[in-house]
Formats: sequence, C-alpha cells, structure tokens
Amino acid sequence: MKLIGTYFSPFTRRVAVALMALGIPYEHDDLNGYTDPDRARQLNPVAKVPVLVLDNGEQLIDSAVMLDYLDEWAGTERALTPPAGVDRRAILQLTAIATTLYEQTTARHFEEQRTPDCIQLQLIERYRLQTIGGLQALDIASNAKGVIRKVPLNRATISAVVAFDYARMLHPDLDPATIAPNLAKVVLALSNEPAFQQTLP
Ligand SMILES: N[C@@H](CCC(=O)N[C@@H](CS)C(=O)NCC(=O)O)C(=O)O
Repeated sequence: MKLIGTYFSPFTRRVAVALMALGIPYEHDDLNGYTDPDRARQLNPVAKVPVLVLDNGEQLIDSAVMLDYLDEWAGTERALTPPAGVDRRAILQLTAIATTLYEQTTARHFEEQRTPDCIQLQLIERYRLQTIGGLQALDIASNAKGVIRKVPLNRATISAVVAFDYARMLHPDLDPATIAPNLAKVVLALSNEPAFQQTLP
C-alpha cells in the first residue's frame, strides 16, 4: 500500500499509526495538501490528504474510509474498532471528537495567521473552547475504566493521541496535559511505540 500525506496532517498520521499497529508495510509519500494543492487535487477531488493507494491500484480518500478498510483487512479479531454494540458506538463517538479537534485546532491556527487588523478574536476563543471541551471529553474516556487506553489499541485511542499531539504542537498555550491529564498518561505510555514514534511530524 502507499499512504500519501504528510504526518503534519493528523488525518494522515492516524492512518499511518493504524497501518503500523496492524503490521502492514506501506510506502509513504509526504504530500502536503496546503503547499501542493495541484497535486492533491489530481489525487482527490477535494484536494485533501491522506490518500491511500491499495495494492490493486484502488485509491481511497478520507481517513475514516481508510480506517474502515484496514479493519476489514485485519479481520474481526485484530480490527481496531469493535464490530457492533455499545463499545463500537463509544469508540466511534470519541473518534469523532478527536477528528473535530483536528479541524478546530487547524481552524484556530489559520485564524491566527491573519494580520492583526483581520484577526477575529471571538473565533479564536470559540475554537479554543471547542478544543478544551473535546480534550476534556477524551480525558474522561482515558480514566482507568475508559476505552482510551494503551492495550488493546483501538481507533479512538489512536485518534485521541494524535489529537493531543497536534493540539500541543500548534497551540502550546493550551497545555493539553493540564486539561487532559489522563489522556496525557496514555500519550506518554504510547510515545515510544514505533507506530507513534515513527510518525511524529
Ligand atoms: N475528512 C478528511 C479531512 C482531511 C484533511 O482535512 N486534510 C487536510 C490536512 S490535515 C488537507 O489536506 N487540507 C488541504 C486543504 O484543505 O487545502 C479525512 O478524514 O481524511
């Protein structure tokens, strides 16, 4: 398989972590959709990374579709998402919170790039509060009884750890370790795992 997308993209990184966690070898193409939109548009009609090229030449867009495919590839026993039931719903909802954190972290970053006269402070504040709310929700699910944990690794844990690292990288003022201390412990416990270590942006 070939994974196209920079690891600066949390959407790409979570697919890379899933590939490595499942032991699937892949070729990596470091395309950044923001700096090379023409190439991204050739690969994906909405010009976003990641794109996953399967061994039969099929091309997948959207990281959720890729994670679904990888679960299918792995089979029920090894899949990163339970097949049905309350655990599946919990993991999918926490995953949705994590991906919303990717979006709002990026949105705040771009708003902060504007010139001082154009910057919308109320938007930055809204994004900041959304990020805090999301991190707090992920933190509750990272307590001793929660589904976000080192073992067995699942889709929500991968997506949450990537969200934590991404928020910490783009907005150090947020101090995610204080907002989400339980999640910070899971992040630390996984930080030396090759799947996370080797996909750091
Ligand atoms: N829903 C998509 C979102 C992908 C996405 O937003 N990718 C960003 C990088 S983090 C991108 O390539 N943006 C380029 C652009 O919007 O021009 C997924 O899950 O793969």
